[in-house]
Formats: sequence, structure tokens, C-alpha cells
Amino acid sequence: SVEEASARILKRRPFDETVVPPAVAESLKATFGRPLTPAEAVAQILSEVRREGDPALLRWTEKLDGRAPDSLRVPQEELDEALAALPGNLRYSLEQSIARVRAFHQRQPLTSWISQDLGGTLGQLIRPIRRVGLYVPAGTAPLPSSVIMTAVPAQVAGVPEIAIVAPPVRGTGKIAGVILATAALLGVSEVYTLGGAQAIAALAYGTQTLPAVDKIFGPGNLFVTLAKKQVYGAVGIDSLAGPTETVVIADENARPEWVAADLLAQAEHDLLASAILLTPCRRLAEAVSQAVGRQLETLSRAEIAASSLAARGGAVITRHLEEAIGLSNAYGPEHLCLAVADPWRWAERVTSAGGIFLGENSFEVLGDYIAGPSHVMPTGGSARFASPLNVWDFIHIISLIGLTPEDARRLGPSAALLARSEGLDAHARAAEVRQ
Ligand code: HSO
Ligand code: ZN
Repeated sequence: SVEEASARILKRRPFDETVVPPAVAESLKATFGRPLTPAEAVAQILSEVRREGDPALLRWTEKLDGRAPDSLRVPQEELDEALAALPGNLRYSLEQSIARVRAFHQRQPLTSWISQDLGGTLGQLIRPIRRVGLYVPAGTAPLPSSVIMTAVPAQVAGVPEIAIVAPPVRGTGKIAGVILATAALLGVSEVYTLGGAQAIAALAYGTQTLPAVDKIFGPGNLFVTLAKKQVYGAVGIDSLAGPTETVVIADENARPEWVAADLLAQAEHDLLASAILLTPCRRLAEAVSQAVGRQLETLSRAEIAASSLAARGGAVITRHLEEAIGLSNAYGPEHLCLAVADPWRWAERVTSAGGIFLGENSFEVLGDYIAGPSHVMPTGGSARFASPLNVWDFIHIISLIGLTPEDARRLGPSAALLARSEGLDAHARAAEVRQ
């Protein structure tokens, strides 16, 4: 039944640190010499980095990434070399992506305003956050697109200091060249070879070589996310990003090969990715399932894609499209792809999703790389209350209050009365002394 299938497949999966895969528990025990939860392991790394700074960073990088870098900060020559080594066609594609993402974010209005229409002079100042840290994940694959999708909105917001951290390729002590080249293309020159909880600790507390930032951005694995959660308050964070999620809603006219390709594209990210099809058309669901099987045979990451589809993917045959939209709204997917006739009409009914991809030509991979909006979108059902990463995440507002003696006399008595109702005498007097 729809109810049963959707209960099984459309389970909302908020960030949950208590679910620890056995392999992770094993490796924690091996690394720390005793059984620790991921949160305890992260707390230990954070406190060591906070206490010692760089030596702890180098020690943990060597232990967890196989080799420590020669210097934590990547020298400018290495950024230049990486850019010079970038193949021309890849450089063109990265530049095309940067230009589109920049143009999109420049449309997000950032306006300071001052008004005298409200009784007194009131307003707001928009200020970019002074210094931000961007975490670029590189677990099973380095993601240069994530550099673009976080750094460009920061630049558009006018953030003066942007520091990038990315883990080294295992055993090399070096960040993948394509990530360095992308940073260089963007003009970001402050890059550190650091990943995992130790990177978040360095950004939050600062060390001898890495000055602390004001807010940390970017997706990461369980340890990165736990570390962000634990340092929150000492610094700002963007969100607690979980594994990627895609819901495709398709009608009988959707092409099974395309739907299958789109589901597989996101299923290959990691074992915990969710790629889900909702359709009123059983025939389509069957054709998609066959196409998935065929396409899997020739994929390099077939094992990851097949496992995540088996564990967290699936299809729900709904009674009609309305029901599919309703299920998706309740789930609040990171990505919602509408492979239906008249997708703009159905989009009006969507109340909760990180991004809506309208029609089969607006497939998610275009959004991942080049359409324009940031691909960092809310996961785990947080699309109910959160937004995709955007320029507003990189600014803060300062309120302006400018009142004249007349304004003070007019508003003071009410302020005094409100203060007395709260039992705050000194507040009331500060108002009364001006009457
Ligand atoms: N779909 C991912 C973003 C990504 N895809 C990066 C490829 N590279 C999460 O939205
Ligand atoms: Zn993707």
C-alpha cells in the first residue's frame, strides 16, 4: 500500500549521531584505544586542538589522513601551479559555473535601509561577516563544485576574509589539485590542508597558523558535522548537513532512462544517500527499476549506488500526482525533481524542499554544478525551516535606532510603564529621567 511503502521509504532522517555504523565504531576503537562514541571522539580532538593548536592538528592529520602536510597553509606557488596544471576545458567549465553561480547570487537583494516614517529614525545596516571558514569535503571524491557553491555566495556578500580547509588525499599530505585550482580561480588564497573534526576545531578556536573564523560553512561527514555542532556558539555554523536526498516525482510521460540516470547520480554520492521515485504510474516505476539495473552495470561507483538505493532508495506508487506532492511535502527533500507535464503548476503546491527542478531538462546534476543556485541545500527534513545556502548566510544585520528628544519624550512613558511591569526599576528611571 502507499501508506506502507511511504512509511518505509520516506522516513525523515534528521541528523542523528546515535546511529553509528559498525565499521565506524571499530575504527574509533582502533584509533583511540578504547570504545568511544563519535561525539566523544570529536570532543577529544576539539579539546586537544584548542589546547595545543598546530601540533595537535599535525598529529591528528597524520593519524587520520595517513600523512601530515609539510605546511598547514598551502603556499601560494602550489595554488598557482595547480591552476597552471588545470586542463583548458575543465578550466572553462569551472569558469562557466563560477560566472553563473555569481550572477544568480547577485540577484539576492542585500539592502541596508533607513526610514523616518516609523516615528524616529530607524533602519538596518547590512554587514558581511568579517571572516568565514569553508569546509570542502573530499571523502571518497574531491568536490571542487563545493568550493564554488560556498565561496561565491561569500564573495557576493562581500566577506573580506575567506579561509578554505580541505582534507589531504590519503597518505599524500596534499589536497587534490583540482580543489586548489578552483580556489585559485576564485581568487581565494587562504587554503589549509586540514579535514575532519580537527579542521573544524582550528576554524573555531584558531591556532598559531590559522586565525579563528566567525562562521563555518560547508558539508562534511559525520565527524565534521558533529564538530560543527559542538563548536556552535563559539562560532556560527551554516547547518548540520546530512547525506544527500533526491525525490523524483514522475508521470507516465517521463523517460525511464533519464529518471534512472538522475536517481543513480545522487545514489553514487554515498552509502547513506536517498534517491526516491514517487509516481502514480506503475509501468514507469517498473521501467525505471529495469533501467537502473542496466545502468548500474557500467558505473564505476556501482557498489555505492546499489547499496544506497537498496538501503534508502525505492519507489512509491501513489494514487495520483497530488498524493506524490503531499508525500514529498511531508518529507521535505533536499532536491525535488518534477519530471511531469506542466511542472510549474505542480511547483505551486510544494511547501517544503531545498530546491525544485522543473521538468526533465532541469535535472539535478545541472543544479549540482552549473545552473546557478548553490548546491548546498537543507537535508534531513530541515527544508521545513531552512533554506539553501545563499548570500544572507554570509551577512548579518545591525539595527539602527536614532531618536530625537521629542521621540524620547513621546515614547518614554510607555517604556517606563513596561519596565515597571517587569519589575525593572532602573530601566523605568532611565526613561523617567528624560521626561
Ligand atoms: N548533490 C550534491 C552536490 C554535489 N554533487 C557535488 C556533485 N558534486 C548535494 O547537493
Ligand atoms: Zn550530486
